[in-house]
Amino acid sequence: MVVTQGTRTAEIVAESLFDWGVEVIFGLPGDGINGFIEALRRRKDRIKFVLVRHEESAAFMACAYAKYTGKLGACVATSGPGAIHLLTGLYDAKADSTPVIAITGSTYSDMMGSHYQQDVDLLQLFSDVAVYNNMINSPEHAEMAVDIACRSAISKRGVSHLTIPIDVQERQLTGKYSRHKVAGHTSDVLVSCTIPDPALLSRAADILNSGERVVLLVGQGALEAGMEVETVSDRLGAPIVKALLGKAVVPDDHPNNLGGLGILGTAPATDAMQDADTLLMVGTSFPYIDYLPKPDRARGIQIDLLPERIGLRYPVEAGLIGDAKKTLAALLPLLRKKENRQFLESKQQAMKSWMDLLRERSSRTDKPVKPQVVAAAVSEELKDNAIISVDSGTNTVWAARYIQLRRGMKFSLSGTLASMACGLPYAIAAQMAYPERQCIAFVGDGGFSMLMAEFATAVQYNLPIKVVIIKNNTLGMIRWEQMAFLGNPEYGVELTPIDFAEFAESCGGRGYSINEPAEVKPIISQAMAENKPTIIEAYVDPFEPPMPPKVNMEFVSNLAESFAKGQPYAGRIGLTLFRNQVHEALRKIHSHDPETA
Ligand SMILES: Cc1cc2nc3c(=O)[nH]c(=O)nc-3n(C[C@H](O)[C@H](O)[C@H](O)COP(=O)(O)OP(=O)(O)OC[C@H]3O[C@@H](n4cnc5c(N)ncnc54)[C@H](O)[C@@H]3O)c2cc1C
Ligand SMILES: Cc1ncc(C[n+]2csc(CCOP(=O)(O)OP(=O)(O)O)c2C)c(N)n1
Ligand SMILES: [Mg+2]
Repeated sequence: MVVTQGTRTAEIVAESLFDWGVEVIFGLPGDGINGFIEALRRRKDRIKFVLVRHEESAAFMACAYAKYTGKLGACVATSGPGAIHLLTGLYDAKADSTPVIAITGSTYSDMMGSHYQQDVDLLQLFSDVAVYNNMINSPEHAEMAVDIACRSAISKRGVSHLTIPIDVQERQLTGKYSRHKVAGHTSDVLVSCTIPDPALLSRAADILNSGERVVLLVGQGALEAGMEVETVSDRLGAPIVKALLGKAVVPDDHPNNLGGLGILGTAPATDAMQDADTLLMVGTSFPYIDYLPKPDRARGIQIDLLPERIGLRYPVEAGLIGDAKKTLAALLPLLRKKENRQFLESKQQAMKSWMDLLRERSSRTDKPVKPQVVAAAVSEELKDNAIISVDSGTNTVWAARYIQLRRGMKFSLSGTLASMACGLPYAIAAQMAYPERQCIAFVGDGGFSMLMAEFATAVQYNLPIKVVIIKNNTLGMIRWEQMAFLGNPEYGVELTPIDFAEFAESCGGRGYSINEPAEVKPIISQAMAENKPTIIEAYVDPFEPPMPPKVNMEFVSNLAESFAKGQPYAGRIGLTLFRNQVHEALRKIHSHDPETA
């Protein structure tokens, strides 16, 4: 940008952000940031300001916008409480290595540290969440600070925070610099991207070529490398396992896909990890180490943009620093086609049987409706370009297993922070970025109600998002955790029901309720055709367990212990588990597959 004398700090910041490609900024104004809001008003044709109801949502939206578009996400809040509200969403971005810039106001520079209203030391507060954290002290300082902040957020894949005192926002550039400063000495250019060392590539290829049971574990860092992942998988006869944030890397119906890993994963993926002799991790920091091969069982190779992520979860013999797509493309010519397909084929067979099991579970006609029946019905209504945003809870499990992604779809959530309430703001950001695509939030009633006012934001901006609420009037995941992890009776997990359909209508959107199994498909189908923001609340069985891929004895004995200690709904829970067992036993009897029978 060319900065002329008299330009206000706030204007310089806004222009510089625009130069870095910021087109949308999510936030909420206040007297601590109004100078910057005015700069945005004057540029509303170039930078869209999206007004939220809670700053936490603004930060979630900035994070989701960055995840879904690959661009820099941006959010803004006023000094004190507004800035504090941003934190959860910013930690979400930090935890999922997502580039976001946060602009906040700070109190008048000559009142700082004087117990003045809304005077919070934001540099200290943001010091842990931010990869770059600075206060803009003058108009002469502004352009450089924004350049460094944006470059840092993108290159370090994290949060940059800039705070601007109220008076500084208004101050005009005089062109008087300190002794060594030269105007225009920074730029908005980012140089990318490292290519791994050829010697390391060939070492990795040797290991992969000599492996007999190679497994690929792919994560969100491989989202742009789906084709390369498929080609490598095919060449090496290696099944593909997906970390949750990488669910969209390859389509769920890809013949080599074994689905997710971890508590919401699949049995074939769990087994593949135990059977593997070679593990190739691409763009993933999958956290549940106990689901990976035992460290001495498989030879590890990892591709990641960030050097510090190499060897984080699994010992590796070759760590390839670089972009997943480019690195896999460089690796491919060195890989030999594996003639022996036995390992892959055995896992494909196991996956068929797993999918049969999921089909049985999702075609149940019990009342209350089983949550997975709702997820499967949503899956059937997905358009080719759908973007699905999920929340934290049992709803995460239903979405991960029963929503089948096809090529071109997107899927995300607050993965590593695993924060509730992200689903709705994520869907709003997705729809803002892609007005023509089908944008769905698949959420729990607890998570949704935390930031439900943002449904009005969707109405305000005519964003026809579809919010599917798994309504069990419970913090469902916690009920199961209290019982199955600790052997305790549930406590503090029941929620007063809210009529979310009526709420939707009162906000100016559309609302639907599902109470009967027969209503699931027709209502979801009808609701998905709405061109307004729409809520579909599905009252589901609050006792349906989010079962791990393989049930171990600890799960069963903890459950028994919680029953013995007085678990309030032990009878209903026991009956649900028993009925589920019966259904699955019947499926096996009716199946002609000797593997599953
Ligand atoms: C209730 C709940 C339950 C969950 N249960 C599970 C579960 O059972 N299983 C599961 O998998 N997850 C689960 N998660 C999510 C989990 O916590 C992690 O967030 C997720 O597994 C991480 O996915 P990832 O490895 O794709 O992403 P990340 O952990 O973000 O790793 C991505 C990696 O890719 C790198 N990278 C980024 N861009 C590139 C690029 N262009 N090229 C190369 N590398 C790049 C990054 O540096 C990073 O190391 C759950 C979440 C919730 C809310
Ligand atoms: C902000 C936040 N608070 C608490 C938690 C712990 N937690 C994880 S899942 C969950 C329950 C979610 O309930 P709900 O949204 O109703 O989903 P359900 O499990 O019932 O599907 C809780 C409290 C969290 N992840 N995030
Ligand atoms: Mg719930």
